[in-house]
Amino acid sequence: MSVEQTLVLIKPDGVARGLVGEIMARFERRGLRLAALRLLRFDEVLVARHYAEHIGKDFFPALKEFIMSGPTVAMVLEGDRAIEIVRAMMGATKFYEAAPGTIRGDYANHVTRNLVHGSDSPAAAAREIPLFFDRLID
Ligand code: IDP
Ligand code: MG
Repeated sequence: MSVEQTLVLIKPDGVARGLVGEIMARFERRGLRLAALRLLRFDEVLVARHYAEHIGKDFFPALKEFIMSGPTVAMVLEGDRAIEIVRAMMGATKFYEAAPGTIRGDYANHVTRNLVHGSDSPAAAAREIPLFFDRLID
């Protein structure tokens, strides 16, 4: 077994809608270990770093306005194949493609406001985690 870490965000819509406990409970029940946790608000520098790959795309201005609109919960989850498990539990990016039973498939109804972020590869996780946490509990 290879223990993997992934960065998970509950975006401002999830916090505003009171879905933090519901979303975290799903990951906990799946057996993912919580390795770090904080509440923060994105500023321009963090948006540019975290979403660097999306700068210049047509949806970036809307994404930036949304992600800065309120507090976000950031966490590091750990476990065997944690990156793939979280992505599967999140559901497809677009709410209308997200399968029922996934977080987005059960709660999202907007392309930008889609509740959660999860690193999409080991390289992305390694890049993203230090943007939010300078040390993890071990
Ligand atoms: P992901 O969050 O499923 O990894 P990405 O393609 O990395 O999806 O996009 C990052 C975020 O940007 C999405 O979660 C969503 O909030 C927003 N986004 C992505 N594609 C679109 C789009 O076509 N229109 C509006 N917002 C989008
Ligand atoms: Mg992504």
